Amino acid sequence: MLYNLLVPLSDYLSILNVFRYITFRAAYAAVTAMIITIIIGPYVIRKLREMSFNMQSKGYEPERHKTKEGTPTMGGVIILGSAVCSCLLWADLKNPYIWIVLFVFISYGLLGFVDDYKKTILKSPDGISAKTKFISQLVVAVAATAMIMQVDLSGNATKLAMPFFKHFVLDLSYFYFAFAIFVIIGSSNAVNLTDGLDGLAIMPSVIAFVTIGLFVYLTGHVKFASYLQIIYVRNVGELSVFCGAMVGAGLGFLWFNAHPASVFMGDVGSLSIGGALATVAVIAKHEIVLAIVGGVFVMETMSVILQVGYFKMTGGKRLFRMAPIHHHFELAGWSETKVTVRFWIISIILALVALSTLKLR
Ligand code: 57M
Repeated sequence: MLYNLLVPLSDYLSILNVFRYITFRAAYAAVTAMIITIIIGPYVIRKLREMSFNMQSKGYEPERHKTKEGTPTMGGVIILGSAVCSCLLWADLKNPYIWIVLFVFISYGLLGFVDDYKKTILKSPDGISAKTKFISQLVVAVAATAMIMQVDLSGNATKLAMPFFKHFVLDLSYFYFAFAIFVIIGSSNAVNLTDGLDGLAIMPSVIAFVTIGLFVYLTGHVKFASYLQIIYVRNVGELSVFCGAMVGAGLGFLWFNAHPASVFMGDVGSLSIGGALATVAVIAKHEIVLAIVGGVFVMETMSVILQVGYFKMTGGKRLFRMAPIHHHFELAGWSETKVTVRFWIISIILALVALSTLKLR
């Protein structure tokens, strides 16, 4: 909004030219979102506690988790509120990509909200049925992918860039539509599965948004894109402002979600963060980079698939002590913070590997 209001005035007051710079606006979007989060955090957490949006133990988690009973959930509303406000303040509101990402972010947030509401207030332990949840996710992902195809008329929209290869780009044609939907829904659910220990989902999300935000900036810059030989996507750079807002909101949330957590993000946070992250990656043509930088989310999801598959194949044997894999390490005796911090370390290493793909071609 500030961009749309102030840049036209820069002819009269040259200092306002600073609002033209995406890097400036992305940095301040992060600062703004973080400040909003820190300010509203204690109030929202108190309200969630009063309204008893509390986590009830399901009774079959690692013993340690019983102590977490009563911790308010749905803290994702803090992330959603602060990131959306900050993005609306700092981004160019005429950029269609900003609206597509906000559409997925808010829609998945609403879906998660209803799920959390059913689990906590209505005391229906399983929340929304898996089928309804999947269909809702599908409808949003289909709409978002259709909008992306409408906006990106460069001829690159159906292409899949291969990191580490200079000239190898796979044109998936019609299959790209299904692929993009798979990435958006998969990422949303993967972040949700990861969100089982204090700080475990939010920090890898922040790391992913920093990395993807940088990729997005380079992708939307004609000269950098051509120098690095990555696909150039016109106007996509603006999404770094959204990524900046997510980084600030995520770090602000971590302030309260750090062990021992005062609040959990709930599905309202996990589904929306995962969906938005993937939508940014799809628009910027960095889907495989997302799989690298979001390797922790991929690993958590794979552990569940393998555990369930192995269980069925062997008629009841388990590959891990418990899936998703963070529970396996907890049951192996690692402390909660040890598991979390080690997963953060893996995320940072994976972000560096993702960044290296810019040069290793
Ligand atoms: C939600 N929810 C957390 C909190 C958070 C198919 C199967 C693998 C599905 C999976 C599942 O239900 N996953 C999705 C996981 C829960 O956290 C809430 O949920 C929100 C995220 N959606 O924001 O509101 C608990 O996690 C802990 N927590 C923290 N700190 C945080 O910052 O400590 C969360 C956030 C919270 C709190 O204790 O109550 C969760 O873990 O339930 N199911 C599972 O993950 C189950 N795994 C399982 O059954 N494995 C089987 C098979 C099916 C693969 C096996 O290994 O044999 C686990 N669920 C629970 N306990 N509750 C098993 C252990």
